[in-house]
Amino acid sequence: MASAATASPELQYSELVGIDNLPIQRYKIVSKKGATFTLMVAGESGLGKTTFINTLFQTSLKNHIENSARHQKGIHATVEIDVVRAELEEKNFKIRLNVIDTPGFGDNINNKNSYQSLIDFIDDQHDSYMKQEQQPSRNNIHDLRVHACLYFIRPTGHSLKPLDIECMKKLCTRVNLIPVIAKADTLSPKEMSDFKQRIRAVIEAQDIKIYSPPIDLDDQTSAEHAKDLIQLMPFAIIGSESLVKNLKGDLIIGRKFPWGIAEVENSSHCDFLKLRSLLLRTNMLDLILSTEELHYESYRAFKMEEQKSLSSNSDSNNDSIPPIVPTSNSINQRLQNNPLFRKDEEQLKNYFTEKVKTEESRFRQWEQNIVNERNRLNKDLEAVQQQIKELQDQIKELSVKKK
Ligand SMILES: Nc1nc2c(ncn2[C@@H]2O[C@H](COP(=O)(O)OP(=O)(O)OP(=O)(O)O)[C@@H](O)[C@H]2O)c(=O)[nH]1
Ligand SMILES: [Mg+2]
Repeated sequence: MASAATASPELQYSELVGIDNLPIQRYKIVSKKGATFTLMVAGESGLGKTTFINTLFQTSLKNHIENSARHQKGIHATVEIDVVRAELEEKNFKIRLNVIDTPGFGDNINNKNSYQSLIDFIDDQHDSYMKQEQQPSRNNIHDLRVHACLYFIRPTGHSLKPLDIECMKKLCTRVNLIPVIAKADTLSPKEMSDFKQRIRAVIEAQDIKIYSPPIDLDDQTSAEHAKDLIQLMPFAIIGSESLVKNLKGDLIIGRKFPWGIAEVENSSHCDFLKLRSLLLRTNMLDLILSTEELHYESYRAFKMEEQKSLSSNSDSNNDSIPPIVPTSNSINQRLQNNPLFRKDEEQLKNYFTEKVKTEESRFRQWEQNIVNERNRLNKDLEAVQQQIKELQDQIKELSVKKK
């Protein structure tokens, strides 16, 4: 730099720090460690959650899961929470990917709490991470905190159901919630855009916080991209586990109908490509960081607060004497001048006085009881002695008569 020769030594030094390299340094640190990304699918049964996972795997993780396991899945309803793991590596960047398939709900007459197991699962992962973090060794933390939850909405063309609203409200306080309209091939483009609009209105009216990609004002292209994604929400998706031939004779992922083919990877048919890129490319890091900084932090703060109030309650109920802190003279001095300590000392003295009083009265009562018992026994003894005396007299009388 031309001005560097005339600049002050401090300035020259500061120019060498290389602040502009920080993003690259961060990238290097992250890429060395790799990342763990956990995605959950949730929603009513039969909406294509398992099929979606397999669609995502077909396109992105094809070499990482067994085909047999993949084919079994779509046929059967999911009956329990199931974790599918895979490892992705691209340009030395490793991602450990966990996809959590969940059983659909909404089949029962009373569906209240039917989604509770999902909420518990998310909370349990935060809890488990928090406990592992508090251990002395934190090298092998098993992290299954959910970074994004895709919530599947039935393509009714009307609006959100009360069960969807209830469930989404619970989920959005714990996880990055991304609503998706399932089976987008069953709605016409007009029906789809009206449906999206109605869902967005309900989400806003019900104050459901859905994930919103951050808009980077310094980067025009990424800001435009983020705005596009926000406008597309809720994403319309098509899932398919099979390849079909299109009009050109190419094999593509899609669903074949008498009226034509619904293509999964065609942006004029559905938003699958945009959603996949949000999850696995453009917004993965943001989903991970916002989970850490927002959802995990608020869970942690809530738990800490809960523990604090529990321990302060048990302290106030505790009948045992508070521990006396061993102190050196200087500490003693400091503590004695401390109003807090004086208050504690006062409390301790009162506690002792009360305790001594109670013990004394207990002793007095005990003493009285002993005296009463002694008197009773003495009386009994007197009565027995009297009886003996009378019997001896009778014996004497009888022996005199006998003579
Ligand atoms: N038309 C259409 N059908 C789909 C789509 N995705 C999945 N299906 C079909 O919907 C049915 C249910 O799919 P699943 O993936 O098992 O649904 P699920 O949500 O996992 O169901 P549960 O595990 O019971 O909650 C299957 O017959 C799929 O082939 C889609 O995008 N469009
Ligand atoms: Mg399923």
